[in-house]
Amino acid sequence: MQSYSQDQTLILIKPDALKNSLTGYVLSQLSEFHTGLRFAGIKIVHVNTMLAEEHYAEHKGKVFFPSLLEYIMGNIHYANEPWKHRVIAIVYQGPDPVKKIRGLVGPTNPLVAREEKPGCIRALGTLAPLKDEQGKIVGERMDNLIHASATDEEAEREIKLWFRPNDIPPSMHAYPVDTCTEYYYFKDNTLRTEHEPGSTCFLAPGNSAWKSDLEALQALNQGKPASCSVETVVAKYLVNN
Ligand code: 3AN
Repeated sequence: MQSYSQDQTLILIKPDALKNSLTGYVLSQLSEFHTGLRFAGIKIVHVNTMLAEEHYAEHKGKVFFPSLLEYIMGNIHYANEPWKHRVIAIVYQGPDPVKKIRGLVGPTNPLVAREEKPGCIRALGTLAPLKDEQGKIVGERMDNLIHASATDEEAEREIKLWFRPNDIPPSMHAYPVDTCTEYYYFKDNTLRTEHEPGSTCFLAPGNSAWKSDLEALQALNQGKPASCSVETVVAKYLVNN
């Protein structure tokens, strides 16, 4: 049998790309013909606050953080059309995917992208001023069309944040998967192992889950330090619900 690279990266086609009908353009730029990479997973996600906050956790506290959440949740580009609040999330697989896709995507700031790398995807993005309550400009929002993982570690964290193992064909799994043996519920921002009125069961015995998620849930349940928060695990089970 031929061997192949299981390395992966996460791509998000963001609401400004959808609004400007750039989805086809972006996908053709990223096609197997151009990149040597192939789809391992793809889904339409209605991004909720929990997923948005988890995805952009490293930017919490920065002046542009609230607008970043509004942007990825679709509230800015589809202000009066909540049914259009979506992101296209893609797992791409193949040799050296992070570097290849970041190269096509280009610099974070669309103005810099146009200056330094005309032709890259983000060169088609735009900037919007961010104002405080008095109307004073305090920063800018970067509508840069697409997200792509910046490192292999970020790719693993982000793929596990956005995708369940069952969203990806088993032969294309890049990270260990295990079978859940417990019931796990979520209510009032806390993890529970017993059903209570108003709680949501997000994992049950027999379900496939990322092994690292199951280890984190076990640790959290025992009050021990875990590799991630319950929100990091649960967000992907609550979107589109
Ligand atoms: P990248 O998306 O290129 O990996 P990150 O991870 O540093 O860049 O930032 C995530 C997102 O946060 C960016 N895509 C951009 O929309 C926004 N962002 C980053 N830095 C700034 C900034 N200085 N001002 C406004 N928005 C920013």
